[in-house]
Amino acid sequence: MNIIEDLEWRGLLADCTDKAGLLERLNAASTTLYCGFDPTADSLHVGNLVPLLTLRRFQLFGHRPIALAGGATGLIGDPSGRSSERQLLTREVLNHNISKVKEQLRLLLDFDTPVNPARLLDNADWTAPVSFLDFLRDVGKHFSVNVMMGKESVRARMEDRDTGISYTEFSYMLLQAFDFYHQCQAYDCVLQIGGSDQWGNITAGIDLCRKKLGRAAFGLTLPLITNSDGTKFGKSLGGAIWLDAAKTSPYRFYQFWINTGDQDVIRFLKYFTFLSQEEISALEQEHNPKPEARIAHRALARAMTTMIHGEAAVADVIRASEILFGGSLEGIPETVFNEVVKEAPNQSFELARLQGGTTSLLELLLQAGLCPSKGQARKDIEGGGIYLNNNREGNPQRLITAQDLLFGKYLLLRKGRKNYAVITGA
Ligand code: 485
Repeated sequence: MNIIEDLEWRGLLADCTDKAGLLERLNAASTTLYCGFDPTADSLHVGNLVPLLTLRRFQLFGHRPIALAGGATGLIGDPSGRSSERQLLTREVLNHNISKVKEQLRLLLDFDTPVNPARLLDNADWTAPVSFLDFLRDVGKHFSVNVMMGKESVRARMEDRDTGISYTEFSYMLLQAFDFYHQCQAYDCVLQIGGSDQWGNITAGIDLCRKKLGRAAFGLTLPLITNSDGTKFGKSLGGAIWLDAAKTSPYRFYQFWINTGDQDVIRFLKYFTFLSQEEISALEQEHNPKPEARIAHRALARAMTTMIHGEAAVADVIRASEILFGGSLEGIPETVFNEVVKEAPNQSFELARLQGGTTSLLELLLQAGLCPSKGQARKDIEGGGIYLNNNREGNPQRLITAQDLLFGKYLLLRKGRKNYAVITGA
């Protein structure tokens, strides 16, 4: 199987400017390709993963990927797929974002393999030195405004006369085209990949390579990832799912993948993981008759969390989710318990009163909001529905002592199967 067949099998090939020509080129020689990422936030999110992983797939087939960070284009803002003008980011914010994004781009590609190492470039390096006059003369002259107005990103905004498009965003495609031209010349890069919204920008670059260098370059787009229930992919209630552990905890990250729709999980295994056709087919055989066993979901969540946060984080996350499903707290490391703390409603309580053996469980159940009144709390305890640190507690007179405190300060309270609360001594 070649890379194009692999992408097709995974459902990752939306469009290609010249599939036969590209295939011929890929078969003939190790080919340099690139994908650009604008640092609009201080982290990539799961939506950016498909193109980044596709670069890696090309690398695994012997080609040479370039991950391009948009230090220049990020200052402008791509109008593609957007119905309104972007707010310009300050240079300060951008500098911060770009250093974070570069770290993440380094994570998934192999920069050390001797044969076809990946490269990380920043388009500010070749764009910033060019003067406005030179750019208009050397690049602008090759573009027809008439053609530019026909591109989807511009057309959509021209039709909406109220919003319109600024000259700045209108010019964006020239910058991206200039990148392709520059990399074609400097690195023999002849293929650009991106999401389907990038088609207009990619083809603008192909035209520029032909006009200025007389070279045939290629474009390949990846599909927009959708959830089959019509909701937007990559979002959860708390917003976007980021790759940065400080923005989306590994626990949340794992939960995001575990909660993939039954209809989507096999498709996502193909899009996002490096599992082979055989492995995915085997998972599909198990999944189809019994989706509720969540075998494919677990394989997806495990593969993705390992890929982004590493093996150790996965073990912690699985342990933390077991705790939130009633599992034992025995011997858990504090790092794991911290994940639990983040997921449950949290109340602080005077530490000395928790240590002193005078505070009752009843009072804390009220304080934590798990029970509406002491009377109800007493009934709940007597009925066997209350757990202290995941151990059932049947005594309504139960007092809290220092021995109950986890890591010297926490109590995990639970009512019924799923209602958790953490009390933190402070
Ligand atoms: O030379 C280039 C300079 C910048 C870019 C590409 C080539 C970035 C591109 N214009 C863009 O805006 N990409 C989006 C981004 O950075 O968030 C998304 C695309 C998506 C996919 C992803 O980047 O919307 O389809 O290509 C990698």
